[in-house]
Amino acid sequence: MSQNCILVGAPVDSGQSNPGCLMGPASYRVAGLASTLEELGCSVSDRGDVVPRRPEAAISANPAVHSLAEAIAWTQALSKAAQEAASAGFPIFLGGDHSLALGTVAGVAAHAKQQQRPLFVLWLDAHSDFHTPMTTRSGNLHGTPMAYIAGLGDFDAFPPFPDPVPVERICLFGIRSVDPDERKALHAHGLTPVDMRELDERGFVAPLRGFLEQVRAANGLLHVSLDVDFLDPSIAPAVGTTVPGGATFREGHLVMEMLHESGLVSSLDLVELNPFLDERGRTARLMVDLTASLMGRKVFDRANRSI
Ligand code: NNH
Ligand code: MN
Ligand code: MN
Ligand code: MN
Repeated sequence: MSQNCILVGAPVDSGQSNPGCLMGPASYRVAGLASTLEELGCSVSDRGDVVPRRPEAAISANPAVHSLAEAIAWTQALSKAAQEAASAGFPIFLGGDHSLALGTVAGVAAHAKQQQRPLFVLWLDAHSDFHTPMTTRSGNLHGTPMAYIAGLGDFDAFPPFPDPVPVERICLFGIRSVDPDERKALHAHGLTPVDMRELDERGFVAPLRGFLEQVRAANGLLHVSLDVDFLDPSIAPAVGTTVPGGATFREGHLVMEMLHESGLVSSLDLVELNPFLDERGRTARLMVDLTASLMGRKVFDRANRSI
């Protein structure tokens, strides 16, 4: 699978409170993302960074929420950029904090609708990101995109999500931090995360394979949203919201290798990298290497592995 990769920079910093994610796209470029993908036989075009329009004033009904106007402006700009990129190739969105997925997934959902293919979402994260702007206590909108994608109401002045993704097509994977209101909402909507406890018991392969089989059976498109904090902080320190007990180096690569072998992934977010918190670029380089595994880098070619 040699792909036509389209890099789209999304230097979004307004969805959380720890400045630095805006340097993410530059950090991936410095870490050699484009040349790494080219070495794998992909063609790469870098569209540069998306520039949102000037935000119009918007105040949330929840006083805790900050940067609502910025988030809406990013959502509109990224949704448009994502839809265009998805119709031209395999988009890789270089974040930026996870609030960028409010826009990128809206764009790929619009693309999937146009293609008349069901969209599936794999959310690789320590967090479930299932708040609405009404339930968040931190006020950080990076904690909300999954609920937006699933079509939950109460999204302030955000444009309605184009074609909400039913919970049966969502897989929250690697989860180990869920706030009380998120837990309630997940229950109410019948969405059970594949949490770290389940991964401890069953390993990474069986639950992921089960989800991929569903995508394949439905001839779906698959969007993968990779939050740096999915990974254990010992290998990926450059994120503002580290949670102990994350995926190891090999577990991270295993997930990416299985995704490659499935041939099902159609778009990717790389989110939450905060280069200001990095140690000599190691987290950026790890994220580039994980992307390389997703795009087909492997130690040894062998037909018919397990997927
Ligand atoms: N649940 C917390 C909140 O909403 C933390 C979310 N932080 C993340 N999400 N990094 O991936 O504030
Ligand atoms: Mn997240
Ligand atoms: Mn997270
Ligand atoms: Mn949250």
